[in-house]
Amino acid sequence: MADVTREMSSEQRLQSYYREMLPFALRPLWLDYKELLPPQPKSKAIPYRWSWRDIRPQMMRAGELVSTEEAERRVLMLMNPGLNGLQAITSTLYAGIQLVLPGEIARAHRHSPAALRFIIEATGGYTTVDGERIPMLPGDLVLTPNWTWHDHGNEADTPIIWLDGLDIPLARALESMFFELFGDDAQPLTKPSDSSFFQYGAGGLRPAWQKHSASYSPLLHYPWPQTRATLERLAATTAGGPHDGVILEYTNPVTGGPVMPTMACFAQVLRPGQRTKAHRHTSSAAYHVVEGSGFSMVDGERLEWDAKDVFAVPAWAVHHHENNSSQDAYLFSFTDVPVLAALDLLREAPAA
Ligand code: GTQ
Repeated sequence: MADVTREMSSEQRLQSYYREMLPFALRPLWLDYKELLPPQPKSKAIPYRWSWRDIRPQMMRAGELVSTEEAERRVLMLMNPGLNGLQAITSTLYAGIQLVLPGEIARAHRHSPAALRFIIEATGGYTTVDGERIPMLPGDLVLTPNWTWHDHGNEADTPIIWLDGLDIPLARALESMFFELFGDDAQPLTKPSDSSFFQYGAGGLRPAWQKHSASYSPLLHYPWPQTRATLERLAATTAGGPHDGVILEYTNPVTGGPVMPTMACFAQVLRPGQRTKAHRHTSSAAYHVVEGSGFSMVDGERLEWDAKDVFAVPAWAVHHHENNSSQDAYLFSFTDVPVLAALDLLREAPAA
């Protein structure tokens, strides 16, 4: 038999070699090297702003069309347009807007992804977390850490709407997703209402007889009034850091670290006319405008934001924030900082 390879060009020989190894599930690294190891991150997620003006009517429409029972959770997910239908606001973070109407219950369940709620509109309503009822008012942060039972209810006469933040894309990428229904709609109340706040919420004090060994914060409720007052007080005397101004991290009061192992939460204030210095970091973030208006430049995109809007800052996107209004602007944000830090992948740099 003639040796066909001798008549082939070297390019043809290579192509036939590549085809030859396909059935063995092998592929040469040199074909993919640049894709596999680019010099720096380029997120598929894009800078994007969701306007409350668009979100709210769509959310209320869901209230007319779908019950909490049918939906499990009546949520409109914030889909980053760069991520091809992945249920994610950045590549690692999930965000949604959830509505619970007066008298409704979103039944008790638990899952391995950790969740946080930042309340947008409410006059009453609660989340019960592992037997403890936590009241929800506008601006409050409520945690439902990994595998904690939680059900949401609304006993007020107005809708409750909040921002959900979860580490779902991360948990999916790590193929560590678990989900379980409690059985009954509401779990029994086994602890005093808001007891995590009464035990750990005073700031600098904790019950000395308690041993809290969980990986998440024992404080599950961070009411807005004290967060806002602290920001306001600080902003009166300092401009804060160069890149984020006066910004506070919500902490685990036992460790001083992030509230949960996968997500960190922040609140910041931008004074009228304040413009932060541009920087970038490998962590990504979802922002929610609590009060005020302004804009952020994110990888050259101008994201104009107003009260209750949500916007995404992808990993390694150069960004700065600017308050071009005459009122203070308050931003809430959550990020994947703890994950990157734990894995030695957290990098931060001023704008190039
Ligand atoms: O409230 O438990 O946005 O399980 C997505 C999944 C909210 C919740 C979401 C959930 C929840």
